Amino acid sequence: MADDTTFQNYIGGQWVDAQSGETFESRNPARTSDLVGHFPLSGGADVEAAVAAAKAAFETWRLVPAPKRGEILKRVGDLLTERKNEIAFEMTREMGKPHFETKGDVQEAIDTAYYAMTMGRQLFGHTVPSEMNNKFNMTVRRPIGVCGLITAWNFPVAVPTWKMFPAILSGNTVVFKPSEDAPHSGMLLVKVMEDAGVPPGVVNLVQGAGATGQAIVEHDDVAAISFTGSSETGAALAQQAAADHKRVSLEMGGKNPAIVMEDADLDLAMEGLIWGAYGTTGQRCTATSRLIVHEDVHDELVERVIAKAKELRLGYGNDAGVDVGPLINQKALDKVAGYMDVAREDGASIALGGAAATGDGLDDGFFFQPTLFTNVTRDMRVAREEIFGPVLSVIKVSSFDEAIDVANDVKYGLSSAVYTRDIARAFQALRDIDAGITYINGPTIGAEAHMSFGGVKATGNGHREGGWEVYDFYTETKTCYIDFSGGLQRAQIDNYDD
Ligand code: UN1
Repeated sequence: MADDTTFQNYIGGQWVDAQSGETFESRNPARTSDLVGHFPLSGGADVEAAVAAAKAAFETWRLVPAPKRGEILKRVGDLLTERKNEIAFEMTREMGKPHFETKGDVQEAIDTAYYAMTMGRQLFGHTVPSEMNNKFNMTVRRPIGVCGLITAWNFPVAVPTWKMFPAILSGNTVVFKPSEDAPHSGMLLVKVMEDAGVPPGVVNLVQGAGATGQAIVEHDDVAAISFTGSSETGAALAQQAAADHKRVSLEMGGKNPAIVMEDADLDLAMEGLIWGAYGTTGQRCTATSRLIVHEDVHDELVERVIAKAKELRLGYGNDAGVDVGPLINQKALDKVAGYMDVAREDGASIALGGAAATGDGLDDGFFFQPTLFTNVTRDMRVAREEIFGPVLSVIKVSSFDEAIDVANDVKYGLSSAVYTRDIARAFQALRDIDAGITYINGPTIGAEAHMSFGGVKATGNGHREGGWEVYDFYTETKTCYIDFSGGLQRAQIDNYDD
């Protein structure tokens, strides 16, 4: 590190500045006077160097046996465990969610590391009978090459590891660009990789903004891109990558519904709604942003949610007792605040919150009051658009079929939840809700590392992160035929007499 507040890129095992010498700042969103650091604003030349380092390292890394690559990931997991608290502290300082949440973020990375370690001994192919005698058929997995990883700031350690760990376990090398809103967190992760003994060039870090990501996407030697962020950026990226024949995995927005039926445990539902809607200040792609509630329990549930939400303590997440942190930046604050006017104009009622939170040590941060809209109908913008803030829109319904219909009536399809005691409704929800994830009697957030994660419609493009499914993205299948007959055997011809 150059000094306490100036940080560098990591390319080919060396910590280096951007070639232009340009930098950008990262600040604490709860206390903007607190400077986290200066980071390199990387351009095409830096991306070029990082991709070249990754390409060179690929030639040796791909030949390291996968179980050995897994052992390195075990060390990564161990080191993350040792540094869990200090990394979480720095993450909270940089992106605002409370310390208990950033510890969970690091834990998710630890789980992903250990899961990847086990996958080192499970990168299965298939063996299948040949249609001919004396011939053997099988598939093997091969790595793809250099993978570009472009991530968001809200899970600044966990989400990069969802990509990085399966990528390198599979024998790929990576160029990682963290969000410009969480560069320090991304850097701390890469430092763990270095200290755990990941060989030079296998993981390369380039800090920067949109143009940096663009340079990665456009680079001819990058074989695959994995992106977490907005649906708009993802769509543009997919177009570019399609023209270049690159493999792309996209994890994008959500407008996740929680359905609460009249037979539900309302306390359980209330707790799930508080956590799902206001946890992480609503800044998760899985956040609960629509409550679709049966009319018989609407008033009682709304009342309970409001009462509980009023108890939430806003503040700097490294202070004890803080439940909810700030939004990430001024732009996010303006966007969320703008939706208050949208709600009013569309005829919704602001039953809770509705404004920036100030006073009590909140004035130097991007705080917004937990907010709840009632009298929302499915056609309103606040029922359809991703707000990415502590805002819950409540839509009243009169049947379960209507609830599912409303749930599906948005362009997104990431997560969903249903609160009911009726097992038939639970299974109907699993079958009928258009989403990549459905929780029964739990909030829309809380994915586990060994389960596949991703969404349908405008949320994704068919790939999954997490679970074993992510290994399908980071490997190519090769089909192998081994003929030991000693003669020419023509498939489809020599094995038929007619
Ligand atoms: C995201 O918001 O991009 O399931 C990821 C969850 C978290 C991951 C969220 N484990 O809410």
